[in-house]
Amino acid sequence: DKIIVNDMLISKNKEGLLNKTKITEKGKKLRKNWTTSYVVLSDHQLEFYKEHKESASNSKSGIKSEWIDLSGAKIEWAKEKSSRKNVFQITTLSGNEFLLQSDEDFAVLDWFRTIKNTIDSLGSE
Ligand code: I3P
Repeated sequence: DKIIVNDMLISKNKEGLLNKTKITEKGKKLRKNWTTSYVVLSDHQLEFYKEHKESASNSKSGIKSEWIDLSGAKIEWAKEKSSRKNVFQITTLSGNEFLLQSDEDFAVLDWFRTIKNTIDSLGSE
């Protein structure tokens, strides 16, 4: 499945809802602000949309609030960083730290596995 983002045709490898909060920006700790985003995983990045499905499948009409560059990123479970269940962390090369979470156990496992595979495949490019 392909979508157009910033005039590039990219493959959309996975999409769905996740809760997200950024906890560190360029080494500086931030106050948590959990929000629910519609997330699209492509070959190189995770994109977060403020609105749901229609926006994500047509980026021209959607509001892309933020994205994570997965090249050189790190993913790990982060149980101790939140009172929520199923929390994992992505740390970018630039030093930003994000927590991602869902109450749906299987969905989180699948996100973790798929993002990890993407990061691993970027590392060996
Ligand atoms: C934070 C808020 C977060 C919570 C965080 C609190 O308080 O309740 O939901 O994180 O816990 O500090 P505030 O609204 O006053 O900013 P979790 O939901 O992930 O537990 P923390 O300080 O232990 O990270």
